[in-house]
Amino acid sequence: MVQKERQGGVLLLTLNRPERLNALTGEVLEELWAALQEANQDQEVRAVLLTGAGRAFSAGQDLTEFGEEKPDYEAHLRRYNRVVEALSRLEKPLVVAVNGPAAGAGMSLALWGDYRMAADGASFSTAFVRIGLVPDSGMSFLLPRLVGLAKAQELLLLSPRLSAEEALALGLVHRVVPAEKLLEEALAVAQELAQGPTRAYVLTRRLLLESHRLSLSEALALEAVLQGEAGRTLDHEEGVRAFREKRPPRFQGR
Ligand code: T3D
Repeated sequence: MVQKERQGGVLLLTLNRPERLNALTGEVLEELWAALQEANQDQEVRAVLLTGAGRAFSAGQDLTEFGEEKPDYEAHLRRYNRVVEALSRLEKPLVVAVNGPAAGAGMSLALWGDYRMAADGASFSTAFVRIGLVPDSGMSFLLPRLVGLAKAQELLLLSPRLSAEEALALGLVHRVVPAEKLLEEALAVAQELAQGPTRAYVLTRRLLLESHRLSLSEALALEAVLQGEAGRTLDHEEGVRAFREKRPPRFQGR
Protein backbone atom coordinates (compact mmCIF):
# COMPACT_ATOMS: atom_id res chain seq x y z
CA MET A 1 0.00 0.00 0.00
CA VAL A 2 2.92 2.29 0.71
CA GLN A 3 5.86 1.11 -1.32
CA LYS A 4 9.33 1.92 0.01
CA GLU A 5 12.43 2.08 -2.10
CA ARG A 6 15.90 3.45 -1.38
CA GLN A 7 17.63 5.45 -4.10
CA GLY A 8 20.94 6.49 -2.56
CA GLY A 9 20.19 8.82 0.33
CA VAL A 10 16.55 9.23 -0.74
CA LEU A 11 13.68 7.15 0.59
CA LEU A 12 11.05 7.00 -2.14
CA LEU A 13 7.57 6.42 -0.73
CA THR A 14 4.81 5.58 -3.20
CA LEU A 15 1.14 5.53 -2.25
CA ASN A 16 0.28 2.30 -3.95
CA ARG A 17 -3.44 1.65 -4.46
CA PRO A 18 -3.64 2.70 -8.09
CA GLU A 19 -6.93 0.85 -8.65
CA ARG A 20 -8.54 3.27 -6.12
CA LEU A 21 -6.61 6.39 -7.13
CA ASN A 22 -4.46 5.87 -4.01
CA ALA A 23 -7.41 6.75 -1.79
CA LEU A 24 -6.44 6.75 1.88
CA THR A 25 -7.56 4.00 4.24
CA GLY A 26 -6.60 3.39 7.86
CA GLU A 27 -4.08 0.84 6.63
CA VAL A 28 -2.44 3.24 4.18
CA LEU A 29 -2.19 5.92 6.88
CA GLU A 30 -0.67 3.41 9.30
CA GLU A 31 1.92 2.34 6.73
CA LEU A 32 2.73 5.91 5.80
CA TRP A 33 3.20 6.84 9.45
CA ALA A 34 5.47 3.82 10.02
CA ALA A 35 7.53 4.65 6.92
CA LEU A 36 8.05 8.21 8.17
CA GLN A 37 9.27 6.86 11.54
CA GLU A 38 11.70 4.59 9.69
CA ALA A 39 12.97 7.55 7.69
CA ASN A 40 13.62 9.45 10.90
CA GLN A 41 15.52 6.57 12.47
CA ASP A 42 17.65 5.60 9.47
CA GLN A 43 20.77 7.78 9.36
CA GLU A 44 21.38 6.75 5.75
CA VAL A 45 18.08 8.36 4.69
CA ARG A 46 18.74 12.05 4.11
CA ALA A 47 15.60 13.02 2.18
CA VAL A 48 12.14 11.58 1.51
CA LEU A 49 10.23 11.69 -1.77
CA LEU A 50 6.48 11.02 -1.74
CA THR A 51 4.49 10.24 -4.87
CA GLY A 52 1.55 8.11 -6.07
CA ALA A 53 1.38 4.98 -8.23
CA GLY A 54 -0.68 4.94 -11.41
CA ARG A 55 -2.67 7.91 -12.69
CA ALA A 56 -3.39 9.69 -9.37
CA PHE A 57 -1.45 11.11 -6.46
CA SER A 58 -4.30 10.48 -4.00
CA ALA A 59 -8.09 10.92 -4.04
CA GLY A 60 -8.07 11.56 -0.27
CA GLN A 61 -10.11 9.52 2.17
CA ASP A 62 -11.36 6.29 0.63
CA LEU A 63 -15.07 6.96 0.66
CA THR A 64 -15.89 3.27 0.36
CA GLU A 65 -14.01 2.42 3.56
CA PHE A 66 -16.85 3.24 5.88
CA GLY A 67 -19.48 1.14 4.14
CA GLU A 68 -22.98 1.89 5.36
CA GLU A 69 -21.87 2.79 8.87
CA LYS A 70 -21.79 6.38 9.99
CA PRO A 71 -18.07 7.09 10.34
CA ASP A 72 -16.63 8.28 13.61
CA TYR A 73 -14.84 11.17 11.96
CA GLU A 74 -13.30 12.45 15.17
CA ALA A 75 -11.66 9.11 15.91
CA HIS A 76 -10.72 8.65 12.30
CA LEU A 77 -9.09 12.02 12.10
CA ARG A 78 -6.70 11.07 14.88
CA ARG A 79 -5.11 8.66 12.39
CA TYR A 80 -4.72 11.47 9.87
CA ASN A 81 -3.43 13.87 12.48
CA ARG A 82 -0.72 11.46 13.54
CA VAL A 83 0.54 11.33 9.94
CA VAL A 84 0.35 15.10 9.56
CA GLU A 85 2.29 15.63 12.81
CA ALA A 86 4.89 13.18 11.48
CA LEU A 87 5.12 15.05 8.17
CA SER A 88 5.41 18.46 9.79
CA ARG A 89 8.15 17.20 12.13
CA LEU A 90 9.90 14.91 9.66
CA GLU A 91 13.60 15.06 10.42
CA LYS A 92 14.51 14.93 6.73
CA PRO A 93 13.49 17.25 3.89
CA LEU A 94 10.36 16.10 2.05
CA VAL A 95 9.89 16.39 -1.71
CA VAL A 96 6.42 15.64 -3.07
CA ALA A 97 5.83 14.66 -6.69
CA VAL A 98 2.15 15.06 -7.57
CA ASN A 99 1.67 12.75 -10.53
CA GLY A 100 -2.10 13.13 -11.02
CA PRO A 101 -5.24 14.19 -9.13
CA ALA A 102 -4.68 15.22 -5.51
CA ALA A 103 -8.01 15.67 -3.72
CA GLY A 104 -9.16 16.23 -0.14
CA ALA A 105 -6.68 14.82 2.34
CA GLY A 106 -4.61 13.71 -0.67
CA MET A 107 -4.11 17.37 -1.53
CA SER A 108 -3.36 18.14 2.14
CA LEU A 109 -0.60 15.51 2.20
CA ALA A 110 0.91 16.98 -0.97
CA LEU A 111 1.08 20.45 0.55
CA TRP A 112 3.30 19.19 3.38
CA GLY A 113 6.20 18.81 0.95
CA ASP A 114 9.08 21.20 1.58
CA TYR A 115 9.47 21.16 -2.19
CA ARG A 116 6.45 20.32 -4.33
CA MET A 117 6.49 19.32 -7.96
CA ALA A 118 3.60 18.40 -10.22
CA ALA A 119 3.22 16.62 -13.53
CA ASP A 120 1.71 18.81 -16.22
CA GLY A 121 -1.50 16.74 -16.13
CA ALA A 122 -1.89 16.78 -12.32
CA SER A 123 -4.85 18.47 -10.64
CA PHE A 124 -5.70 19.75 -7.19
CA SER A 125 -9.11 19.94 -5.52
CA THR A 126 -9.85 20.60 -1.87
CA ALA A 127 -13.00 18.43 -2.26
CA PHE A 128 -14.04 18.48 1.42
CA VAL A 129 -17.16 20.64 1.07
CA ARG A 130 -18.36 18.60 -1.88
CA ILE A 131 -19.11 15.86 0.62
CA GLY A 132 -20.15 18.21 3.40
CA LEU A 133 -16.90 18.10 5.36
CA VAL A 134 -14.46 20.73 6.57
CA PRO A 135 -10.77 20.88 5.57
CA ASP A 136 -8.49 18.53 7.46
CA SER A 137 -5.02 17.02 7.54
CA GLY A 138 -3.56 20.48 8.02
CA MET A 139 -5.29 22.04 4.99
CA SER A 140 -6.86 24.82 7.12
CA PHE A 141 -3.39 25.60 8.48
CA LEU A 142 -1.35 25.48 5.28
CA LEU A 143 -3.70 26.73 2.58
CA PRO A 144 -4.16 30.33 3.81
CA ARG A 145 -0.42 30.54 4.45
CA LEU A 146 0.37 29.40 0.92
CA VAL A 147 -2.28 31.25 -1.09
CA GLY A 148 -3.69 33.93 1.25
CA LEU A 149 -7.04 34.01 3.02
CA ALA A 150 -9.19 35.16 0.08
CA LYS A 151 -7.94 32.46 -2.28
CA ALA A 152 -8.15 29.83 0.47
CA GLN A 153 -11.81 30.77 1.00
CA GLU A 154 -12.47 30.33 -2.72
CA LEU A 155 -10.64 27.01 -2.96
CA LEU A 156 -12.34 25.64 0.14
CA LEU A 157 -15.88 26.87 -0.54
CA LEU A 158 -16.12 26.31 -4.29
CA SER A 159 -13.57 23.49 -4.58
CA PRO A 160 -12.57 24.11 -8.19
CA ARG A 161 -10.34 21.53 -9.84
CA LEU A 162 -7.05 23.37 -10.38
CA SER A 163 -4.66 22.42 -13.14
CA ALA A 164 -0.96 22.01 -12.37
CA GLU A 165 -0.27 25.39 -14.02
CA GLU A 166 -2.92 27.08 -11.86
CA ALA A 167 -1.42 25.44 -8.79
CA LEU A 168 1.98 26.76 -9.81
CA ALA A 169 0.64 30.29 -10.27
CA LEU A 170 -0.89 30.14 -6.77
CA GLY A 171 2.28 28.83 -5.13
CA LEU A 172 0.79 25.44 -4.27
CA VAL A 173 3.66 23.80 -6.12
CA HIS A 174 7.15 25.02 -6.94
CA ARG A 175 7.58 23.45 -10.35
CA VAL A 176 5.57 21.74 -13.10
CA VAL A 177 7.29 19.26 -15.40
CA PRO A 178 6.17 16.92 -18.19
CA ALA A 179 4.57 13.80 -16.66
CA GLU A 180 7.19 11.45 -18.09
CA LYS A 181 9.96 13.48 -16.43
CA LEU A 182 8.32 13.94 -13.02
CA LEU A 183 9.95 11.14 -11.07
CA GLU A 184 13.38 11.72 -12.57
CA GLU A 185 13.24 15.47 -11.85
CA ALA A 186 11.79 15.01 -8.36
CA LEU A 187 14.48 12.44 -7.56
CA ALA A 188 17.14 14.88 -8.74
CA VAL A 189 15.83 17.53 -6.32
CA ALA A 190 15.57 14.97 -3.50
CA GLN A 191 19.14 13.75 -4.20
CA GLU A 192 20.38 17.33 -4.14
CA LEU A 193 18.68 17.95 -0.79
CA ALA A 194 19.94 14.58 0.50
CA GLN A 195 23.49 15.82 -0.02
CA GLY A 196 22.82 19.09 1.75
CA PRO A 197 22.83 20.24 5.38
CA THR A 198 19.63 18.39 6.19
CA ARG A 199 19.44 19.54 9.82
CA ALA A 200 19.44 23.14 8.59
CA TYR A 201 16.61 22.36 6.15
CA VAL A 202 14.46 20.89 8.89
CA LEU A 203 15.14 23.77 11.28
CA THR A 204 14.27 26.16 8.44
CA ARG A 205 10.92 24.38 7.99
CA ARG A 206 10.26 24.82 11.69
CA LEU A 207 11.00 28.54 11.54
CA LEU A 208 8.69 29.00 8.57
CA LEU A 209 5.84 27.00 10.10
CA GLU A 210 6.11 28.91 13.36
CA SER A 211 6.57 32.33 11.75
CA HIS A 212 2.90 33.19 11.31
CA ARG A 213 1.95 32.82 14.91
CA LEU A 214 4.95 34.67 16.36
CA SER A 215 5.54 38.34 17.01
CA LEU A 216 8.75 39.77 15.54
CA SER A 217 10.48 39.50 18.92
CA GLU A 218 9.40 35.87 19.28
CA ALA A 219 10.50 35.06 15.73
CA LEU A 220 13.89 36.65 16.39
CA ALA A 221 14.21 34.67 19.63
CA LEU A 222 13.36 31.39 17.87
CA GLU A 223 15.83 32.20 15.06
CA ALA A 224 18.51 32.71 17.70
CA VAL A 225 17.74 29.37 19.37
CA LEU A 226 17.63 27.41 16.13
CA GLN A 227 20.67 29.19 14.71
CA GLY A 228 22.46 28.10 17.86
CA GLU A 229 21.40 24.54 17.11
CA ALA A 230 22.44 24.79 13.44
CA GLY A 231 25.69 26.42 14.49
CA ARG A 232 26.57 23.36 16.57
CA THR A 233 26.20 20.94 13.64
CA LEU A 234 29.16 19.31 11.90
CA ASP A 235 27.58 20.50 8.65
CA HIS A 236 28.02 24.13 9.66
CA GLU A 237 31.67 23.45 10.53
CA GLU A 238 32.15 21.67 7.21
CA GLY A 239 30.37 24.41 5.24
CA VAL A 240 32.65 27.11 6.62
CA ARG A 241 35.77 24.93 6.19
CA ALA A 242 34.82 24.12 2.57
CA PHE A 243 34.21 27.81 1.86
CA ARG A 244 37.65 28.71 3.20
CA GLU A 245 39.29 25.88 1.27
CA LYS A 246 37.40 26.85 -1.91
CA ARG A 247 35.92 23.36 -2.43
CA PRO A 248 32.38 21.93 -2.45
CA PRO A 249 31.18 20.98 1.06
CA ARG A 250 30.59 17.35 2.06
CA PHE A 251 27.55 17.56 4.32
CA GLN A 252 26.54 14.60 6.47
CA GLY A 253 23.25 15.70 7.97
CA ARG A 254 24.79 15.96 11.43
O1 T3D B 1 -11.98 11.33 9.15
C1 T3D B 1 -12.27 11.20 7.97
O2 T3D B 1 -12.28 10.14 7.39
C2 T3D B 1 -12.59 12.39 7.21
C3 T3D B 1 -11.48 12.65 6.34
C4 T3D B 1 -11.68 13.15 5.13
C5 T3D B 1 -10.54 13.43 4.30
C6 T3D B 1 -10.90 13.57 2.85
O3 T3D B 1 -10.02 13.34 2.07
S1 T3D B 1 -12.47 14.01 2.41
C7 T3D B 1 -12.38 14.06 0.65
C8 T3D B 1 -12.45 12.69 0.04
N1 T3D B 1 -12.13 12.72 -1.36
C9 T3D B 1 -13.01 13.13 -2.29
O4 T3D B 1 -14.12 13.51 -2.02
C10 T3D B 1 -12.52 13.06 -3.70
C11 T3D B 1 -13.50 12.31 -4.57
N2 T3D B 1 -12.93 12.08 -5.87
C12 T3D B 1 -12.81 13.02 -6.80
O5 T3D B 1 -13.08 14.18 -6.61
C13 T3D B 1 -12.33 12.57 -8.14
O6 T3D B 1 -12.54 11.18 -8.24
C14 T3D B 1 -10.83 12.87 -8.40
C15 T3D B 1 -10.65 14.39 -8.57
C16 T3D B 1 -9.93 12.38 -7.27
C17 T3D B 1 -10.39 12.15 -9.68
O7 T3D B 1 -11.31 12.44 -10.71
P1 T3D B 1 -11.27 11.57 -12.08
O8 T3D B 1 -12.27 12.19 -12.99
O9 T3D B 1 -9.88 11.50 -12.54
O10 T3D B 1 -11.70 10.10 -11.64
P2 T3D B 1 -13.17 9.59 -11.27
O11 T3D B 1 -13.82 9.07 -12.49
O12 T3D B 1 -13.90 10.63 -10.49
O13 T3D B 1 -12.82 8.39 -10.27
C18 T3D B 1 -12.31 7.17 -10.75
C19 T3D B 1 -12.71 6.06 -9.81
O14 T3D B 1 -12.12 6.30 -8.51
C20 T3D B 1 -14.23 6.03 -9.58
O15 T3D B 1 -14.60 4.68 -9.36
P3 T3D B 1 -15.34 3.83 -10.50
O16 T3D B 1 -16.58 4.56 -10.87
O17 T3D B 1 -14.35 3.77 -11.62
O18 T3D B 1 -15.60 2.50 -9.85
C21 T3D B 1 -14.39 6.79 -8.29
O19 T3D B 1 -15.55 6.46 -7.59
C22 T3D B 1 -13.16 6.31 -7.53
N3 T3D B 1 -12.80 7.27 -6.48
C23 T3D B 1 -12.43 8.54 -6.66
N4 T3D B 1 -12.19 9.11 -5.48
C24 T3D B 1 -12.44 8.19 -4.54
C25 T3D B 1 -12.82 7.00 -5.17
N5 T3D B 1 -13.13 5.90 -4.49
C26 T3D B 1 -13.07 5.98 -3.14
N6 T3D B 1 -12.69 7.07 -2.47
C27 T3D B 1 -12.38 8.20 -3.12
N7 T3D B 1 -11.99 9.29 -2.44
